[in-house]
Amino acid sequence: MMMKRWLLAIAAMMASATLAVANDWGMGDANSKIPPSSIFSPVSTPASDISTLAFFVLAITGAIFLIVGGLIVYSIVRFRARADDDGREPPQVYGSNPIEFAWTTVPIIIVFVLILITARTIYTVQAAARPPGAIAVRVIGHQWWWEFQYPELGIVTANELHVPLSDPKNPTPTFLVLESADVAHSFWVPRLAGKTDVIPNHKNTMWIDPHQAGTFLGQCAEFCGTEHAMMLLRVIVEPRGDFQKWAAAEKQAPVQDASVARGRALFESTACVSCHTIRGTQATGTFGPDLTHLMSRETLGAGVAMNTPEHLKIWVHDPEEMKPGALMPAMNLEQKDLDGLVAYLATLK
Ligand code: HEC
Ligand SMILES: [Cu+2]
Repeated sequence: MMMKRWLLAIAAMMASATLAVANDWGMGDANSKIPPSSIFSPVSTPASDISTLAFFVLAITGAIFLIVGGLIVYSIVRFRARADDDGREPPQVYGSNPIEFAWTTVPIIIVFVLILITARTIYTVQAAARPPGAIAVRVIGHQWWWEFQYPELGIVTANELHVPLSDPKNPTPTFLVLESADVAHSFWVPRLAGKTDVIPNHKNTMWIDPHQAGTFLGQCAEFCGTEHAMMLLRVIVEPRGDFQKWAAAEKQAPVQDASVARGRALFESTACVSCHTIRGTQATGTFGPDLTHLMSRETLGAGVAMNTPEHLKIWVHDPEEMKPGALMPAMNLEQKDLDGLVAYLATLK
């Protein structure tokens, strides 16, 4: 009886978990078209250097494991207690110079090789010079979204980092300076580079030079509060020409569409302006993402939802529905105002 109640409770939990997953606001579909963000398929120098080093260390330590483990198994089997043992201690070997010498020097040599190759990898990853043509990005971690500023290009965006494809013969890497607006975060795009901590009042740096165009998924890798698991990011790697086209479009002031003037007036007279920036309007807040070119982004809320007008409506009405704990309050607008406001947001190409 008791057992049956437990089983029913577990079945109910599983059913509700499936329902929760079923409404992923289109993200499952979209992300399933992107190859998994696996550390085993690096496409950028820092990631492939780290991967090569990791496999080298694994090969050496794996060989040591097999030799030591094999000897232990051999000894256990070969020298096990037998019925016809005479009970005497086997011969003991003390102070054999050749043996002492071997088991001191061999491990020292192995550790020394590991130190050298590790130091070399750390050096090539950290001390890389910035070639002309490199892109500079300032990354700011916020609870729970990413701000990306391109100081040299005059662009500010969020959650989706655009970088040019880097040809190994004529590299155009992207150099990132990482800072935090609040607590510790960690910037991680497994196929492009190792994790880098994002620390308040401290600047860390890293760089990437992706050799393959496409979208690469990443995430915050340091617990940073309620919505840490929903602090996702994507890096969009494009051929140089496409990157420049994107950058030029982001630099433009947003188009002024007269048909949505009411929505715009509403935006400018609501608390939205104290947290969001839309260039060319009253809105200059910096607590939330820059919305100047909101519709140029694929996702909303750091990867919780595909960026569609329907999802925008749900988000602006109450972000809790998509991202419980998000630091944007429910604006509880009337349906008519919400429609007007979202119609305006949808013009921010
Ligand atoms: C108290 C500050 C605050 C106010 C007021 C506010 N927002 Fe936000 N907004 C945020 C924060 C913070 C985020 C990021 C949330 C996250 O992803 O965790 C956000 C995210 C958004 C996003 C998603 C952006 C993206 O690229 O993911 C939209 C759209 C948005 N807000 C629109 C609005 C509108 C419209 C209003 C006014 C009706 C408004 N916000 C009022 C703080 C605010
Ligand atoms: Cu975080």
